[in-house]
Amino acid sequence: MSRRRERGVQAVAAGVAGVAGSYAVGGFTPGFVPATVATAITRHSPDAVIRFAITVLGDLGRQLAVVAGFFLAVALFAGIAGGALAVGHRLGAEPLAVPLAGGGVFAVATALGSGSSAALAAAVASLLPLAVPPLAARVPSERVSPARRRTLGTVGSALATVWVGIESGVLQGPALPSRAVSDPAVRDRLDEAEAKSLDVSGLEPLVSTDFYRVDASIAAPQTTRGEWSLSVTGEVEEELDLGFATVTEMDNEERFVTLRCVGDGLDDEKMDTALWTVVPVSEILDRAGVTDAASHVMLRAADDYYQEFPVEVLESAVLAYRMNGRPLPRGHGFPVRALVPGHWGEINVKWLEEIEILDREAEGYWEKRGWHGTGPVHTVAKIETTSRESGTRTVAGHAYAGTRGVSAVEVSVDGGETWNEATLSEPLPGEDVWRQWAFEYEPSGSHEVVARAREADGTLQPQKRTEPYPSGATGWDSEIISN
Ligand SMILES: Nc1nc2c(c(=O)[nH]1)N[C@H]1C(S)=C(S)[C@@H](COP(=O)(O)O)O[C@H]1N2
Ligand SMILES: [Mo]
Repeated sequence: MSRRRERGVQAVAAGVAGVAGSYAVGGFTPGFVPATVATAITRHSPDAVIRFAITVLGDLGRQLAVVAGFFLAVALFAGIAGGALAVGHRLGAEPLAVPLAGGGVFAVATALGSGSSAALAAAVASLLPLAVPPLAARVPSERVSPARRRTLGTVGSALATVWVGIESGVLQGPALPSRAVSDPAVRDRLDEAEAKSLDVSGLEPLVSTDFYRVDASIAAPQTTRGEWSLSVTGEVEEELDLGFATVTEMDNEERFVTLRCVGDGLDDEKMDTALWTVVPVSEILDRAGVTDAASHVMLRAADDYYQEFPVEVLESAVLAYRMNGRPLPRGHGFPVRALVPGHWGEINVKWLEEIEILDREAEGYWEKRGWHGTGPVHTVAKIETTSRESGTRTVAGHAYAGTRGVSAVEVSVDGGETWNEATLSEPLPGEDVWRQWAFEYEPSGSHEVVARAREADGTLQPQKRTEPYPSGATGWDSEIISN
């Protein structure tokens, strides 16, 4: 192999090793360089691309962003290492490449926002494929030529870093103490939800088994309960900074709450329900003393996400720190998130760190990107399953109307000519929770099923169809069934 080509291989090996090094420190966290790069891509992409990624690609969009982030990060580090090798070669001082590459990788990883320990691990790992080969060449050996030993040194050090990175990253990964649910109050509530769930094959129960996620960043922030605190700032008599223990020792309550993303289309799955352990925000506001000038609030999070809405709405909000009896999962906002009854998912800020009371209106993260998702949710009845058993067909789904509540779901099996009342699941306690619906009938030939919900006061869900962007999907869900 020519020396020039060898330097190319070393550079790529350094790129791979650097990325693996950043993984070794904490696994899939915001420090992992591909995640940092992917988040940077996400933040700087045109709104239309992000909208497509969220509404059409969903989880796949995040995975693609991470893959893109991986290749970009490897290319970036390889470029730095290649440059360092070329400089060392040009100056006739080859060992100079090692500190140059290490320093360059550290600087770039830090600039991307990786945090010093992940950046340092990336730097140390990336310089190994540069430092090891010359040493390997010096090892006395009769059988293996020095050139071959250099190559082995390059490839071997990269593979070793990847191996250590994966082992250590997985070990330190975002695992949380997942205690069994022992709290009897939680157990009772979960049992109640199970008992009230309709027995329809393929229909998700009242407490979601797979809760959707929508994130502005690619990797969830890593905060410990000890490090975490919630500050209350802005238009208050007294600014506060509350630790985890202070927040969670307030009067808590188990609450069923449904969340729905404003980007959720009628056929998407960005609407789910969990049992949350919550404490009231109003108590914190009382302690801080909101001034007369207060009109809005900005919630800010550890992932630099922020959302704004009227301060009155905050009075009814709660802070959640357990989900279905377990500590809040990382992806859903560990250690504490906000839940705002009846409002679109986006203002239910995860990884909450600051409540800033404002004296004027401002724009939230998604509103800056063209969405209008800070208000109450639209009413929806989704057709989720259409199963057939011998002569009969059962169509079923979930209906949700925020705090307006669902009192009925009506189903048409003739494209909206005639309507029938669906069976509803018994209501769960809580003012902001969905219900299931199911309707069984004997189909004859191809037909169109349509579903629509009625709110607690009898109001019929509007028929007009609109896309999720910008203000949330509306309209009656329908599906053509061929027999
Ligand atoms: N800090 C933070 N909070 C956030 C988000 C986010 O990206 N960062 N996404 C919001 C959006 S758009 C929705 S729909 C809900 C989704 O909550 P989930 O991921 O727990 O389902 O969280 C909201 N809270
Ligand atoms: Mo959302």
